[in-house]
Amino acid sequence: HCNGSSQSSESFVNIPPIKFTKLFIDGNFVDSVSGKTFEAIDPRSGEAITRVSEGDKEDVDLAVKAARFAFDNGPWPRLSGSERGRILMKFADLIEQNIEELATLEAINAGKLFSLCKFMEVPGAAMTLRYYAGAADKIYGTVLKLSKGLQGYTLREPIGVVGAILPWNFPTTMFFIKAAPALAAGCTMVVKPAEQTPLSALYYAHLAKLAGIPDGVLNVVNGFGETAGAAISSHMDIDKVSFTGSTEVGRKIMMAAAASNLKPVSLELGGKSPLLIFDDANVDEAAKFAFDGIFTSKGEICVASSRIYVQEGIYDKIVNKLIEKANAWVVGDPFDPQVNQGPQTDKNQFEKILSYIEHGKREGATLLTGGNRIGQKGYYIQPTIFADVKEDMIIAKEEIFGPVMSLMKFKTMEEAIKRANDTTYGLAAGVITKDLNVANTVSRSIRAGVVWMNCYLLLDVGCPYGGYKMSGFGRENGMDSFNEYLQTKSVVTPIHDSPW
Ligand code: TXE
Repeated sequence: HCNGSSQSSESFVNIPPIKFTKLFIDGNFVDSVSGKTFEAIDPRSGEAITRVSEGDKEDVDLAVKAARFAFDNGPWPRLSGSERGRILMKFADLIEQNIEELATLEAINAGKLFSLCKFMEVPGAAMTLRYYAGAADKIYGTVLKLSKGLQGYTLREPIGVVGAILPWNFPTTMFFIKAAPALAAGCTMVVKPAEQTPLSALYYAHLAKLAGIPDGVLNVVNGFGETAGAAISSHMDIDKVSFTGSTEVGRKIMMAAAASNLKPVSLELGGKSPLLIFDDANVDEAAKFAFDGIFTSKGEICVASSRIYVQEGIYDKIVNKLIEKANAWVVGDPFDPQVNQGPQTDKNQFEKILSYIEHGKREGATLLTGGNRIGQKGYYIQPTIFADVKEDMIIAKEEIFGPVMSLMKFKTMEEAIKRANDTTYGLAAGVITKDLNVANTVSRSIRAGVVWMNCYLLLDVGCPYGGYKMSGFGRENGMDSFNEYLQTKSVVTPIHDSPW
């Protein structure tokens, strides 16, 4: 294998039979009301893996009814935090016992590297569950000493029925980044996975039931955005929507929430994140952060380092290193341990990325390497690097969400900060320098939800992240995210004839 070679058709593992393809409502796998199904696609070949039930408004209604009943009458929000925590810990154990199969599902349905799923994404789900399981018995309010003759306290209560609408780029991570804090808080849920990646969520629903999560607490309704997704965002009986996806759909969800029951929403949207490399950086390290920041997981990462700003003194060295890395980067079957990059998840996205690459060529950016699809089958794209990119080019402005890097040269820190901020997005940023003052100044000056200093892409369940500007609002991970699923009730009582 090498960059430019076609993907291997060899099979590296035995693909187990797909066990779960129906909707998961009120603790049971059921057909959709319409009986309709749709294809789950393997992006390695573009061929169908299986068909899954297609939920629509009627199915969302049934799922919400179950979740509503479980919230209003069921045990889940009424359990002690430690009892909920124990069940979530068991859920985490069951995930670990099924890692191979879960990682396989992600590799065949999302084209993700099997090894990354096995050693990072799926274990990360268990870690996320344990983090919030540990928080479930530490929910407390404050005591309020109010005006004379009044006292009060606050209760932290679960927000209610949560609708979660997921993207396809990290089906496992996105499921748990929302489900773990919501369930730990005592909420009940209706989850709609992305239509491109419907399989793993059903497996998680099955494990949730085995772990002892009561029926109706966690429902999974696969289906399309304009039908099942829209039914969630406009539902009168859903108390909160948590969404990750495109800015365009985020806007629609907020409008639907406003037009229905004014449910609060949190939105984690796209990005066009800058990484600033200064002259004093170590070339090998800086090139590695820049390269991995955009090419990890085929560039389908919301916080990807899609704009690389390099100071003029180190520019040529960084460029040479990046080209060297691209030449050694192996694109192919995600089960092959030699492979660095699998196929893009989805045909539409694959075509969108190729059309951005054509835009880049037409707009006059210099194509240093890559620029084409690989092979005739499956959604494989060469790691692509453009140099001499200008801020007004489409490839510098819009989120490509693929293995395409844009390189830009700068002279001064002030200039780099200004250009880095010249975007409607604000999800992430990075700065590579040995100068602490520069690192601190840059990190405070860039308007983004996370700034990596002398590293990139290091996400951790304990570290909240989310958007500034049109990258959305609300935070995921950390205790900030727990608070997204809790609300505060004040309880006030008079103290009669009190001198205090
Ligand atoms: O996203 P959509 P798409 C960005 C990335 C990508 C682009 C488009 O740039 O190229 O978005 O991807 C559901 N009401 N990100 O088209 O459509 C849909 O079914 C309610 C960045 O896949 O936003 C799916 O479950 N829901 C991002 C989810 O929204 C609707 C990750 C996301 O799909 C809906 C993914 C509607 N009207 C894409 N329409 C990130 N932040 O990481 C669609 N959906």
